[in-house]
Amino acid sequence: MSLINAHLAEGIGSITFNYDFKRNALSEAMTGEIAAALALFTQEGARVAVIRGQPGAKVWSAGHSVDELPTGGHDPLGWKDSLRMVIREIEAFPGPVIAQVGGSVWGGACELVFACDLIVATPEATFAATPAKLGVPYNATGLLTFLNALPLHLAKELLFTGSPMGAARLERQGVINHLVSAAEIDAFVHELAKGMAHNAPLSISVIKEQLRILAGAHALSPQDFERIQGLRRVVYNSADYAEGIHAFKQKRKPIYRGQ
Ligand code: KGA
Ligand code: KGA
Repeated sequence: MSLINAHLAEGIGSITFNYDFKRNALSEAMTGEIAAALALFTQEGARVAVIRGQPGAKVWSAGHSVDELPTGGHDPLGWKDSLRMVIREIEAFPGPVIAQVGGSVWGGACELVFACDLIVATPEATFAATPAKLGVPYNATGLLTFLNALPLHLAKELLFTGSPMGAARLERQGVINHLVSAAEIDAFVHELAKGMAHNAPLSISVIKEQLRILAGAHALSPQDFERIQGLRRVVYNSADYAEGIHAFKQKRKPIYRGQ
């Protein structure tokens, strides 16, 4: 069974999540299919990609597959982690990627949306960034995605509370490009995509890559990098991290002790 539906027409590639029984969790298999579809779209000369849920789905994506977050001293968000890989594929896609969002978005799926080039959401969509609910030490490039998409205090509110934030508030802050009703969002996104698909693709792809490089141009000394990794290691080696993952699997509330 396919976890996504991929479709390419008029230079617009669309990826529709089809993994509702696991609430479109971004498992290795799921992110692998998204990456393969983006690669196929690139090969076929697609100008724009759209990532979307099924119409009416209550959950857009439940985020990283918690089953695949490693315990036992391994970095949960290392270079080869599936979420990290799919974020890089979205950034590397040579045209605009539009996130078309309805329903709730959780954890790493918030980052996936924020990594897209444009965001169109229904007023009912919500975003909950949940590493602090699970005890996960989010990684530096992942935080940079938040930092480049949201004002600092809004990013902190999302990450520290882990509570759902409504799309209307994020639209007012310029995080979401457009709020469009569920009845009209398909047509709206199609028009938006079509407009960009008719523009010069080389101009767009090089501007996208320049913006990515400029937005990521933060000098980090080797010492600071090692400090960040050391701090994160303490978190993923902690009892709290193991508790967060176990509690999720046992469908209960975690009890955190700060160690
Ligand atoms: N990973 C793995 N399985 C998941 C999952 C996830 N993120 N989210 C849901 N599932 C599974 C769940 O275990 C259940 O499986 C099925 O999907 C339906 O979920 O049928 P099973 O085998 O028991 P559920 O909970 O019954 O559906 P629901 O009542 O409709 O509730 C939907 C939500 C989305 C509210 C609920 O599933 C939920 O809270 N999911 C976790 C959301 C979350 O905290 N995600 C963050 C993951 O971490 C993450 O992205 C990182 C790295 N982070 O935050 O740092
Ligand atoms: N460069 C050179 N000539 C220009 C020009 C431009 N950007 N814009 C207008 N003209 C000339 C036009 O050729 C015409 O000359 C006169 O000004 C009146 O224009 O009379 P001539 O010799 O034929 P026009 O089009 O008749 O006037 P209008 O009907 O009132 O329309 C106005 C606009 C602004 C809508 C129209 O002229 C237009 O679309 N101009 C181009 C706008 C544009 O795309 N600019 C971007 C330029 O590139 C740029 O800034 C960069 C580097 N970039 O985007 O990366």
